Amino acid sequence: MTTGTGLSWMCRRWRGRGALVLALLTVMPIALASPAHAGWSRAQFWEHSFSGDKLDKDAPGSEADLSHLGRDCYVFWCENNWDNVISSLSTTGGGQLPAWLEIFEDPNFTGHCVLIASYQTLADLHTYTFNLPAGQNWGDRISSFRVSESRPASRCLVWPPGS
Ligand SMILES: [Ca+2]
Repeated sequence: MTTGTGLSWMCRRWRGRGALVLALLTVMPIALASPAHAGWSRAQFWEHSFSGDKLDKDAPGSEADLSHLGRDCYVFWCENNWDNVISSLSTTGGGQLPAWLEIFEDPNFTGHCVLIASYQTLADLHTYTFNLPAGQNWGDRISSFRVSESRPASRCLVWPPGS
């Protein structure tokens, strides 16, 4: 192979890469301009009243045992988990589509539960006693949940009542 042929081969190689880069530069702004998963229903959860650690879950989705879902995570470990710490939630979608949400006091979708309709914002679950024994509230109680795009078949009573 002569030097000329080698240079020509390299030029062809780089022209090929240039075309690839050009194609990426053309496609990327289109991809970035489309909000990711904009069409997905989303439920949102907070450690405190719309503050502290935040958890988003798109539909269809669920967490069967929040003690296995890490919170305050670093590279190799999580200092905490999401069990019995959720204090506020929203089914408005937070810029995405609204969702329906089932919350359960125990893991694996067991124990007392509530089906929360879409478009709801519950700022402080400590003030919600719905479908719980006297003296109990939903603050720091959720141990599992399911998120749905539309109203699911559910054994749970619905909030707000009559929804
Ligand atoms: Ca619990």
